[in-house]
Amino acid sequence: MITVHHLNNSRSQRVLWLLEELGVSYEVKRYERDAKTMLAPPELRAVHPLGKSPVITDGSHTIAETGAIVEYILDTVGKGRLIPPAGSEERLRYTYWLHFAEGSAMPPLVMTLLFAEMPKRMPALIRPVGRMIGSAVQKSYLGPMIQAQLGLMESELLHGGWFAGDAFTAADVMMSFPVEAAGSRIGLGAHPRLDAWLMRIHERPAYKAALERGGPYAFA
Ligand SMILES: N[C@@H](CCC(=O)N[C@@H](CS)C(=O)NCC(=O)O)C(=O)O
Repeated sequence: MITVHHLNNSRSQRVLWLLEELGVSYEVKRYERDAKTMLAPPELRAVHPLGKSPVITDGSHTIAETGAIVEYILDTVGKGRLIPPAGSEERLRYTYWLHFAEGSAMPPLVMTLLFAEMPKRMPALIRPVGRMIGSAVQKSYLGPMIQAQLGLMESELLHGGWFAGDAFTAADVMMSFPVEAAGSRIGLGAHPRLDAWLMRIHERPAYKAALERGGPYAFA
């Protein structure tokens, strides 16, 4: 049986959701972030050296990195579900968005969060300098990059309403976290299809069931 090492308010929500979509039984081991640093507790490092979430264990296997976990789950218990057929146009799109989520979308969103948090941890005297640097990086680099990415996501949803075409796939599961993060940190107002997609995934029974298993989730 797969055990999901689940950190509250984290990317592992997607793993619970995928397992719920597939109707597979699994166990959840919960870990709580440190209230001050928001980092994972040291016990998670006993499961995987980096101590990041998600991690799953399955028999003798320990698998980290959300995309790798999604591939492992689909390969072992997916039975061909939530992945377009090999060789199809949809499969190419699926692979692109599956990797885009952590490879391209999350880095500027994480940097946005770090630049917003950084001044709070600096000595009061130089905090204004920290804020100035953060807002310059945001304005000249991160902001435009995030907007370009949101524009691409918005146009992709024209091809059938899901990231890989007209069927819901694990690429939608992977893309949920960056779109939720962008929605909460930047706003999706100018991207109505993306906003509607987000509302649709939040209505899925498996998404709701995963929230019940994983606990409260604040999309941040
Ligand atoms: N690209 C990795 C990112 C893993 C990651 O940074 N996870 C965050 C949770 S969303 C984490 O564990 N943060 C707590 C910490 O760094 O201590 C993945 O998708 O698995």
